[in-house]
Amino acid sequence: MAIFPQTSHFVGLNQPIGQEVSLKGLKLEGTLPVEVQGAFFRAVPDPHFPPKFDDDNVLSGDGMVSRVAFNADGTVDYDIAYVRTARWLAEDAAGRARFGRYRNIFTDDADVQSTDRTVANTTPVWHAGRLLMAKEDGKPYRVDPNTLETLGSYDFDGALKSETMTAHVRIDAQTGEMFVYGYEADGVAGKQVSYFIVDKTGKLIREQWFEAPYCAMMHDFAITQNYALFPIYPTTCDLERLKAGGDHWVHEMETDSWLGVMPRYGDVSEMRWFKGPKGVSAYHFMNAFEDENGIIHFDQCLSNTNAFPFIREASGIHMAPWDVKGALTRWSVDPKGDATAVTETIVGPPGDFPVIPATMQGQPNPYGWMLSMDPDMKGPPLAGGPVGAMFNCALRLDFVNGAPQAGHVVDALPLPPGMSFNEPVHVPSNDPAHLGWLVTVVDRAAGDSFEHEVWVLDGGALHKGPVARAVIPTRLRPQVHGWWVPQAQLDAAKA
Ligand code: V55
Ligand code: FE
Repeated sequence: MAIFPQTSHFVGLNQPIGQEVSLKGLKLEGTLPVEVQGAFFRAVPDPHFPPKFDDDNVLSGDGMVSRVAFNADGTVDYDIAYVRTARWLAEDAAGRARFGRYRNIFTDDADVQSTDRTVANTTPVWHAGRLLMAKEDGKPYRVDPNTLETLGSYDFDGALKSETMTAHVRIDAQTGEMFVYGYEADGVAGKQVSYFIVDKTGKLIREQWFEAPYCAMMHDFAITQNYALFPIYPTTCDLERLKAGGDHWVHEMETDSWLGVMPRYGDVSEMRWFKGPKGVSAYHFMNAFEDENGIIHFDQCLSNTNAFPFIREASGIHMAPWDVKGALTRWSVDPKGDATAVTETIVGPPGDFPVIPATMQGQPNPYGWMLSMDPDMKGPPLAGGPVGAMFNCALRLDFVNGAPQAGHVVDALPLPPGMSFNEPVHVPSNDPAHLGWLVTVVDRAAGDSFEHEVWVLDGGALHKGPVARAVIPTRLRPQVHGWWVPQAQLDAAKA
């Protein structure tokens, strides 16, 4: 029987689990806030079979959709199931891996080369009563939020022309519209990017395409009240390299980054490209907004190179982990001004997985949260996830009251050695004076294995530790992204 490669992508916290479980009535300590009633959906990559090639990575893992259900009666349940993608079904039927290297179609078995190869493993997107498991290399899969059954590939009732959809949509809480894009919209290594808007009922109302400066890994984007922002960092794809069996992504330290800015309801012909620094990279953005002078501010978890070691290796970039430097970085541009480059300011600490309340999307956000590394930690961080190191500190940033020289950090919850945070979701409070709650899965090394709990933190008092915690009595692989869906929305979707 084939076994998993003994690399960082498949050992320790990253050890494949692949078990579908349904656990009712988790052991709960503390007091659940009344607002924490609903479903915390999580996307978890977990390979169904050992890979065809030993240099496979975490990002290729088959998507599992997981739910921590906070029920009306105060009980908490945990469920996880594979997304039955066309790829999962084709491999399940054969009892082995048939798709090859990460995002290289030319390394797939000949008989599956026309089969959809996305693994739907990045974000559980909730919009207009539908749950979509998204990954940026393909169309999403729709999943039943109650049974976690896969309902099939989703193309907005046949309306979507793009071959891909990002895992990072942006929803305007005021209008209920979902703003979306997809890169490689015209196929593998293509430069075409789709930009589309889905109205609050889930109807795709407009799709346009534009050409990017080069084919780049466009992992996330941003909106403001009036604009859509498309950042381009020089992690690039080349068709000939793929045909030769090579890597999808190579990071180019000497190539410019760009920020494309267009009116969000406008035409792609109105796109303006602002130049950024060479060689930088970011996966996730806290937010973007316009100030009173019409200047756009765009806050990114930016680093001086690609944060993923396997992409640096493929690029011949030999940097020690401690030389990879990052910070929450603001690019400011005047969409009506003459400048053709971004203005850069450091506004926060290194880290990733930024979170703001859904209502602040595209609006000024006086505060936000992110994960980081505790500088005073005694011992190395837990190994795991695609970067190889898990975050061990949750931070609150206050852009109004926090000191800029302290990265606006006003509150922190560092974890003891051997523990890590997965990306939190924000649950709003009924009390407008309260910042709401963060719900997050926490990992803990225990002997030669790991234990996991879901924690509820007070968003305004992280340092106090969890107000409620529930043990999840099974092994969990690291989550990528999550989504909070209030019970009322789940009930409305069911009706
Ligand atoms: C990321 C995750 C992906 C992916 C590309 O976190 C980028 C970044 C889980 O899949 O395919
Ligand atoms: Fe992401």
